[in-house]
Amino acid sequence: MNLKDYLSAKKKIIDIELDKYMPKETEYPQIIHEAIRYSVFSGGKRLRPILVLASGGIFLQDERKLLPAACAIELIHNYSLVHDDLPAMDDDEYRRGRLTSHKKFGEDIAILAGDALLTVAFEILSEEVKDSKLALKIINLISKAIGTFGMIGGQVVDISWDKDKTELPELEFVCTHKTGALIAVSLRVGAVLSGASKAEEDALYEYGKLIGIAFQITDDILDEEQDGKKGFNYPAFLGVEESRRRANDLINKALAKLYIFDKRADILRQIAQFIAGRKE
Ligand code: GRG
Repeated sequence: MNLKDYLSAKKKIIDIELDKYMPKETEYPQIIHEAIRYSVFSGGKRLRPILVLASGGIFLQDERKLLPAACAIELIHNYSLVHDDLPAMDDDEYRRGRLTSHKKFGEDIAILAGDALLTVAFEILSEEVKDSKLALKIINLISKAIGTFGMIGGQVVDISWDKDKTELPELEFVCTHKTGALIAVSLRVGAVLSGASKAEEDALYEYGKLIGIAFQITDDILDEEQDGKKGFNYPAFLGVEESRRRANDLINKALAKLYIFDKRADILRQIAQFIAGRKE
C-alpha cells in the first residue's frame, strides 16, 4: 500500500474509534462535550495514533489491540493544542483553519475541554487495554512522556525563554520535549502493546525521537515559509537551508534505526521520508 492510501485508511479507522470514545454533544453538560468534539474532529492528521499502529503493525496483524492507546495519545495531543492556543500561552485565534477552542467557547470552557481530553485519555487506557499489567506500563510511559520531564517541561522552556539569552541547546530541549516526547512514546507504545522485544522497542523509540525532532524542524520551516512567522526556532538560529539539512540528517539517522526490521517497517520508512518533505 502506498503511504497516501495507508494514511487515509488509518485516519478513517482512528476517527471511527475516536467517535465511539467521545461523549455525544447531546450529553449533559452539552457545552463541554461540544467543545471536546469540536477540537478532536477538526481535521488533524492523526500522525501520532498512526505511528502507534505502524509500530505495532510490524508485529501484529490485528490492530484492535492498539487502537485504544492510539486514540488516547491523539486525545492527549489535542489537549496540548487546546491549551497551547490559550491567551496565557500562544494566544492563537485559529487552528486547523477554524477558531480555536477558547475563541469559540470561551477560555473557561477551553481550559476544561483540554483537561477533559487529558482525563478521558487515561480513562480509555485504564479501561480498554485489557491486560492490566500492560495497561499500567503504557500509562506509566505516556505519563512520563507528557509530564514535566517531557511535553510539559518543553512547553515551560518554550514559554519562558528570554529572547536575548536563548541558545541552540534550549531550542533543542524544547523540540525534543514539547514535540518529540509524544511522538517517540507513540512508537514505543505500539511496540510494547504488540510484544516487541526490548531491542525492537528501543529501536522504534530511537526512530521516534529522531523523527520527532525532524517533525518540529519542518514545522518551523513551514511556519516561516508559508505563514511568514518568525520565532525562536530552527530557521531563526540556523537559516532555512541548514535547518532543512539538519532535518534530513535526522531522518537518515531514523531510517538507520529500522535496519533490524524487514519490509514490515516500510510504512515507517515512508513516514520518515514524508516528514522530511511535508508541506502541511
Ligand atoms: C500545553 C502542556 C501543553 C503543551 C503544548 C505540543 C505542544 C505543547 C504545543 C503545540 C505547539 C505547536 C504547534 C508545536 C509544533 C509542532 C506540533 C506539535 C504541531 C501540531 O502537530 P500536528 O501537525 O497537528 O500533528 P494536527 O493538527 O495534524 O493534529
